[in-house]
Amino acid sequence: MISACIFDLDGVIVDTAKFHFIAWRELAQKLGFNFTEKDNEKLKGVSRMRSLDILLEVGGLNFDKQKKLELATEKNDRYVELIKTLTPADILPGVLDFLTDLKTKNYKIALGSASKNAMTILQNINLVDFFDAIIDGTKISKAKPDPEVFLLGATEINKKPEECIVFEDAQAGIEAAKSAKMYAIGIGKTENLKGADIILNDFLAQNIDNLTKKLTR
Ligand code: B16
Ligand code: MG
Repeated sequence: MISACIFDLDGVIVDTAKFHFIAWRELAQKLGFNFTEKDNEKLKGVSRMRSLDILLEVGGLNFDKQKKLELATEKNDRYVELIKTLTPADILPGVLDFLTDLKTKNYKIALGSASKNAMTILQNINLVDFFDAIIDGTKISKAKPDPEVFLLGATEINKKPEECIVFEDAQAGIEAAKSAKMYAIGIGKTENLKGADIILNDFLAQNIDNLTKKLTR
């Protein structure tokens, strides 16, 4: 029986991709090349260091490990500045009602995000208290599409994989959920969510009873 939901953060609960984009684009400009919104799509759900590698590939550049760490830190400092502006008004449409519905019905709720800034973001949008477990980039060693982040989430809330639904906006996240043997609901465009059990535009007018019925019929 489905009794838990595990949420990705960026792109599912709040749109921080725009801030990642600003910070990465500024870094690219400093390094002397252009980084477009289309390029930024490739970074969704991907870890910070892998994101830097993809960005450097776009610019045709390569650096040693030390320099890469400096560049990633520089980008992150700028990103941290930008996410200071987040408030509860930035929670994506329908999310708060959906989480409230889950709480009322005693579902367990976990976060499964690649971001090392997840806690700061949840604090700024005032959602920390909704979560029974918070698994983020500081707790995992393997990035999505590895299932580690979601399996750890399920363990912390004492649920089996088949009792969990994962909500994800990135292809790597859908793959991670499926290889964890969980249900996967994609949020966004079909082309970026291959293999999802259901795809939604957003959480508006959604409720857990209808979704579980669709997943288990
Ligand atoms: P940070 P998610 C991911 O979060 C983002 O989608 C991805 O663009 C970012 O590179 C990654 O977190 C790491 O973020 O630099 O803050 O540690 O979608 O898994 O919630
Ligand atoms: Mg995401």
